[in-house]
Amino acid sequence: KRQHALAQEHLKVEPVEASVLRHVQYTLARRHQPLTAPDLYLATALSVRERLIERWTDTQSYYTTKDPKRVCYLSLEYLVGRCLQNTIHNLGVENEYTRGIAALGYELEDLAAEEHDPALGNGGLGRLASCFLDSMATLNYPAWGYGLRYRYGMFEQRIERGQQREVPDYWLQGHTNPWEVQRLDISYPVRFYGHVHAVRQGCNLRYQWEGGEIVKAQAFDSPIPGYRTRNTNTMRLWSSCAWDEFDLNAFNAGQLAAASEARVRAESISAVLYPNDHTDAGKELRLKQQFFFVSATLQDVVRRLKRSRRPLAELPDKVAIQLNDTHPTIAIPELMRIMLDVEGLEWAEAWSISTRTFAYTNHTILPEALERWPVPLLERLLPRHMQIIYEINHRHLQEVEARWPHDTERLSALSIIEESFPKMVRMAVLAIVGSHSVNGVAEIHTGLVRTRLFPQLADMWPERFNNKTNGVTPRRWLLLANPSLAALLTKWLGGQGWVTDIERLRILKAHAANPDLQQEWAASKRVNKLRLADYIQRHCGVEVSADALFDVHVKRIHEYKRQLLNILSIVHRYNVIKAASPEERAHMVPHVKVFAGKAAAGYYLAKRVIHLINSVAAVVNGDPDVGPLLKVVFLANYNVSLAEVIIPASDISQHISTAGMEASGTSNMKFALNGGLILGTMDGANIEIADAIGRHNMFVFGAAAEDTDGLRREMAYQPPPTDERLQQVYSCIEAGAFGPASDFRAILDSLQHGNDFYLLAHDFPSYLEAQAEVDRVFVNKADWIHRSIVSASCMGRFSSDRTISEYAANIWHLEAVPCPE
Ligand code: 26W
Repeated sequence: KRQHALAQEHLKVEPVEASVLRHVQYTLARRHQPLTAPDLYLATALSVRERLIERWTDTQSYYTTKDPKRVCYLSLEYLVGRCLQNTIHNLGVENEYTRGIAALGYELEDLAAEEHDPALGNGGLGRLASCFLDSMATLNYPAWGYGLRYRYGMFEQRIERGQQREVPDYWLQGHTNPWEVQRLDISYPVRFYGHVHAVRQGCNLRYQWEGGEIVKAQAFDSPIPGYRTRNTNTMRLWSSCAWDEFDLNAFNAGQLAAASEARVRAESISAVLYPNDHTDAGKELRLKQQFFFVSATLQDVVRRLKRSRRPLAELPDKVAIQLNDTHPTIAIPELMRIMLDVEGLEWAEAWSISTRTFAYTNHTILPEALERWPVPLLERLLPRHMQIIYEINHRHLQEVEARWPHDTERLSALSIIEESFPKMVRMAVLAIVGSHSVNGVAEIHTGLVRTRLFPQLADMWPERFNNKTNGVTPRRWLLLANPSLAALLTKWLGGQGWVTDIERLRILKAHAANPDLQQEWAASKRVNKLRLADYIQRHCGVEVSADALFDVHVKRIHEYKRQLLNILSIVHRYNVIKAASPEERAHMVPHVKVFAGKAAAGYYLAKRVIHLINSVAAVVNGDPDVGPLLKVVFLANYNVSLAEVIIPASDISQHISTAGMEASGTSNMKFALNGGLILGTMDGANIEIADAIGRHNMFVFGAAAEDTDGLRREMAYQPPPTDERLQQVYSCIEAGAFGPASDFRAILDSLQHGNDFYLLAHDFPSYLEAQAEVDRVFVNKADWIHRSIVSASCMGRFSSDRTISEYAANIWHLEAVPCPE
């Protein structure tokens, strides 16, 4: 206690400058060198970290005394974003640090930009996991995020000659990561391969998994601070290394190569993030990653339970485990194995414990993204787990047979094993059978999960299926990313309460027509547009005007997200401008079209789309005849920190997936929260956003989800004539207006000879109409700002605080445990 008080006292009296300089001099050992920004960033981070660690250790020991129920969020991806400013804001020390750093001759914002943005995720799913961690800490829930500490994150995207080149992201090199602590005292062995050995115990058979190879899982912990609360949770990422140090005998025998091979094999498990969203690569190393992370996590969970002297029977009362997509689903047979083979429980009890502990979130209905693992691979890599999966399936199908006798069609639809060659394990079915809750991430998505993806499972357990519409954290996506709007809100809402109670924004709705508010609102948007314009100038060398309409389309490049539809409409706009008279041009709204996003390295068509966007950009931006009426830019290497610059600056953002294909989308929420209007299809969370802000405040177009199947059938039967404007766009590309047509042959073929699976041609006319409507509204500044204020003020529902409260109340049955100050 006394030590604690002394430390408190010490922190109180040590001003920021002194603490930062102490780290420069003694931690970084740079006593005689001039101050540089990278050094100062690190020293500042280390200084902030001391305060963070205090809260963190207090929270953890408070949780240990209280021993409440906890949630473990299992995710193979986290897109954390930079930490320095987030930590400073959540701790409430921004004034101190802003002043302290200024006294040292620097701006906090500039130092913050020195931090490498860790990209341990692909896109929406990973960023959602990080928003959830922020909300769980802010709402004082005892929560753990578990994941993998990849040495190489998402590749860095460079654009060369208009095309994507992937560069490895060795994010830890040349940096000390001040936001993690290596826990040398926390590591577990993880087994692969080997064989199953049966031993007779009385009249029962007990199974033992033996042999094979053992890899070490080493814990790295990052504190996750809540906003203005003492609660600081843990994100624990596992790193793989060899279990034994070099075998000296092997050394002496000159078998160095063999010894180091084992080490390299072990280290390869957590080496690299699979940079693929929405395609299941089915690679052995990926399965190894999944099991490695799951096995270490479950050992950690069971160890904690035992330390608090509780029997495994109490697991569901003490721990909720949320599976972020099917990626960690192997946890279900692994927990069963631990209970059956290690703890000696009987099947029925073990199964009851397991299903009451696990819950599963589905993030996609695209068939190519649904994970399936070949039975022979599982048999080799995890032989005992394959046995257990067979047993789970056997009992499951017996239940089906009892309820629907002789219904073979239903049996095969409900089976965890797909009877193909080779046989496959359907991980989503395993996840649903082994969980007490299955949720989708937006209303429409949950509906499709029920009716299209797993109708027979929903039939069997209707009560198991539920919706949890996604949300985003207002801390990072408003307070941090948009300081000018944040200041406005604090002023107009009389304090910072909105940061944790975003519903308060609704008060502004009544003032949407207030000219003072409108003027401040527009000024804030302009600040953000100037910041983005500056970024564009520095990175693309293109000058854009903040008076133009900023029209943004940023997300992973995928056919279903239809960046192609956007760029084709831009070619059309270009054609219209070229054909227009000076009078007509005088009435046109100038547009800046902003694209960003990565294509999976092996996704050929997506990479052609990037090439097309850049080729159109080169022609349009270089055409003096077009001038400021149209600019097109592709910003390289989209990531969390770039999103923080882009999102607050949008007038319009596009969320134009083919209806029924985007599970939710979360950037749509971020844009609307920042006062951007949405041009979108009736898909994912767009539908709920339209409900919340009023459909007339959104620019909606395109086919509805329930019509897509019928449309595809109709079009296959009788292909409709192509829209003339679209035909003209094809002709331009064919004629080489944007470089050799051969560069875009695959795209043109997919458009002209495909069956319009993504309904691009079908939606094209209504898309242009919606764009024309955007232009009509944009010229009426007051109307535009009014819509912007109304839509932002109605976004309260889309805070991840709301989402997490729902998970906690309805799935996890968790209570908040506020740590005393
Ligand atoms: C096996 C390869 C793989 C990897 C990642 C398949 C699928 C995925 C994810 C499910 C892709 C993903 O990020 N899905 C997105 O999840 C977001 C959060 O729920 C949703 O908002 C997006 O609509 C959904 O595409």
